[in-house]
Amino acid sequence: MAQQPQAKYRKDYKAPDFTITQIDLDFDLRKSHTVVIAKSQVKQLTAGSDTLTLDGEGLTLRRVEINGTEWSSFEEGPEGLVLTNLPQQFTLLIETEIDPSANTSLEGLYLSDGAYCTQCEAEGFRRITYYLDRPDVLAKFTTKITADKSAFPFLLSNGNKVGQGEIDGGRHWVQWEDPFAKPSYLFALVAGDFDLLQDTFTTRSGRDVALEIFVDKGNLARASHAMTSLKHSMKWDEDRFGLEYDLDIYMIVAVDFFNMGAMENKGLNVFNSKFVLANSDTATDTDYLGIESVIGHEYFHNWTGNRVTCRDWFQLSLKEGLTVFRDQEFSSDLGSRAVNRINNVRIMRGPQFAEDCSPMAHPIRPEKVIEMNNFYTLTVYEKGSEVIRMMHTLLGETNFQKGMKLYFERHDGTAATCEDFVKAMEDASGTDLGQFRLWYSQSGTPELTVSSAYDIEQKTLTLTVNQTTRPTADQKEKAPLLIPFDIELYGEDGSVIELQCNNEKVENVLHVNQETQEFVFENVNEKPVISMLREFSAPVKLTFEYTDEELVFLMVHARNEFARWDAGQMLLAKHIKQNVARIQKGEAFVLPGDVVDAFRGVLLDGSLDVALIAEILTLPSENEIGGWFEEVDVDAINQVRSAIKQRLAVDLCDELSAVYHTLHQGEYTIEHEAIGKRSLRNVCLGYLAQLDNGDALVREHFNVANNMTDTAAALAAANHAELPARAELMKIFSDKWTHDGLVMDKWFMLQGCNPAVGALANVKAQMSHPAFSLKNPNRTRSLVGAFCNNNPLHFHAKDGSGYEFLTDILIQLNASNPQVASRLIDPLLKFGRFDKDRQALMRQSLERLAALDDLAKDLYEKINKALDATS
Ligand code: B3K
Ligand code: ZN
Repeated sequence: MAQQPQAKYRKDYKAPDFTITQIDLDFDLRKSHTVVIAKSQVKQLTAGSDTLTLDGEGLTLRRVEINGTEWSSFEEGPEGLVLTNLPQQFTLLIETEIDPSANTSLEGLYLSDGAYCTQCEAEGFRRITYYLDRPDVLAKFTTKITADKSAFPFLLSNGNKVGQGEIDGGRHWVQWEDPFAKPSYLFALVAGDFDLLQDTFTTRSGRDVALEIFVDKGNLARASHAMTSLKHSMKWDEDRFGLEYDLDIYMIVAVDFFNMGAMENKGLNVFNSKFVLANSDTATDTDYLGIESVIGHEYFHNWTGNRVTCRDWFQLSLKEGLTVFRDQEFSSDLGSRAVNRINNVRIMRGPQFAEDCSPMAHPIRPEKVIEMNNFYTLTVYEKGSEVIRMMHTLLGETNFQKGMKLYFERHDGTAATCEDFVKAMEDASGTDLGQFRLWYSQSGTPELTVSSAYDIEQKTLTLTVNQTTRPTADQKEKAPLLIPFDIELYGEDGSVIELQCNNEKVENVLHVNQETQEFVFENVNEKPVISMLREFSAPVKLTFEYTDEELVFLMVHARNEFARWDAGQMLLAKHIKQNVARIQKGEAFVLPGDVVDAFRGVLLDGSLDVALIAEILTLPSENEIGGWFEEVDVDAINQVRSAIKQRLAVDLCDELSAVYHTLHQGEYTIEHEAIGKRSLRNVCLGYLAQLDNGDALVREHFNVANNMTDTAAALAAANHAELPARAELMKIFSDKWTHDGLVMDKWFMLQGCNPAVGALANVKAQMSHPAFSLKNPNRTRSLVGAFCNNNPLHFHAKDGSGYEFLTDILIQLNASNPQVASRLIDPLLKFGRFDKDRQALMRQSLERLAALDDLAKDLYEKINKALDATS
């Protein structure tokens, strides 16, 4: 390392000394290089300042002019371009040269399968030209693009097309103008040859908006679900939030090489093709729902992110937490609210809680950052959304919407902070959110320990609630938070017991705001069963000593679907924990018949939504289970989880088989009811696959499948149950789909989480599969990511072979694509949670990486935190 990367702190925020109000960009795209001319209108903001540092990385500077005259008062340094002796206001022209074809980091301007595209968030614009690459500098952009016409017939940028023409040598140009001032991270350029799907949307005020989706040639038929999702998003944002689209055109381009899911560039979203392309042969139901949610997410950013943006990157959750909340509500309004909530809660309880106790722990508004790309985390996004959801719970929909309205009135067209958002919510609703603000600055997962006492004489129920947050890697001291704690009481017959205090009815949502608190409820005429943390009303861990009977009761009687699922999860958790302890002591596995019967009841309950039954029958992942223990015992966890699955399969065999056969559907549709039926049927298949005739059943399922959901379910069942059919079916699939990377991702993922002996050797072998490439982030995540994250038994092999494999790959990716490397390293950072031998091996891997000469900032930040945390 020539120079150690430096951290930035939230507390050091300083407004810039100069701003840029207008930028006219001119791109000349040539085979060997690209020339970028940027002409900016610069204005002094701080009287007396005459020095301006522009961010820039990997640029070749050709010329600098100020007010039309060559300027020599500048220096190029590691931080960028330092201009000195500046006037108060001036036109700055900068000409740079870049080489998109050599850009493998997929940040800035790069080539994806021969098409030019950009990714500028967070700090990628500085790889295009020298600029004030920070979100609080808002400028109006015009963009002129010139390129070869036959290779690049489409030349796209933000806003409206205002001119085009042809020039000599078979080249053409197009000029774009974006009427909305924006930060540089929302800039986009695309040049390529695509198939184009067109449609229109008429806004509620009667404006027609042109909708255009650009996909790789030959993929037009796979773009219609994305288009439908876009129109649903536009309508939903009008109906629920009163927000209308503001340009005359909305473009989406799907590319195969993309580091994340998608990017909300103003008027020109760039998407990972995974979140655009779908038809019933190539995409699963989960893919369809993922497309709807990501299309929605990027569209909703137009107001929450673009019209009001972030003042600095520490405020990222201002746009991301809020936009995730909005996309979750969108999916819930369009589909099953309970199933959506369950899936979001699984992410919180699994990987987000794990992040909270990792060396990367941070509050939803981080205090210290070395590489911003490392903070696009589950904490900022998912926990950020939970924090918005808690405000929604505390304020109610009406006041929350008043808060949104006030937020836009105050901050439209500006760069705002999380504090601005909370203040708007507070002012609009008249609610004091003083203590609530702590959710923005305190990291870690709060733990609520509840105990109850019923007084039969007094007819009172007393709940004692204790909250603690353990110290995290980034922050030792913790204070009590305001936790909305939603409860309900049930009588023996399942009737709801009203919550009363001082002879008055009280709300279900209790305000837990001290370390220890007592809540006394009166007129409770019988000992109740208590449903707690309903709807996961706060992102906390709950501990309460439920009996099996109480949990089984809640699985049947709780009024809300989420609570019924959650009771099932708690019942499983209780028996998983007990059995892990038994296995560790060398005792036999035990699962009481009543527990099995509770799941039988669910399977046969005709009043339950089939999609919900599928969720109730889905066991928590090995990773989520790992989070319940101080030290993760991968082998015991795997053993217990498999034993429970086997036991349910054997005992519920007849019921599973009956449901499996009843839910057979003829034609494929993506209606929610049809998705739910497939989902339950495929869950049944997963259980039945483990039984004697499992192999035949799975083969049959695969052979008659008329859609990818069923095909993939058959493969997954064969994979997890290690059936003889596995190899044959996997081969049929790969022979059919080798040409299609997106479809092959499903196959690579199954190779990654193959539980069979020799899984690692097999994963290594698949890296030479013709459809695999480490250059493509989707392929890498599917094979390598699945192995390291979802195959704990093999990744954590005692001989360290899994760690060594990941380390070798990280060394390659550190040089070619640091962002992807930095995502993949996460499982290695959590070494503190494993036994001493594994810890030592994981540590060795981190040390090997730390010693690299060219360690990128991305990995540097994470590795150093991990090594510091335990040294
Ligand atoms: N805002 C982008 C994420 C950018 C990530 C940069 N490393 C996508 C989204 O959250 O909508
Ligand atoms: Zn987002």
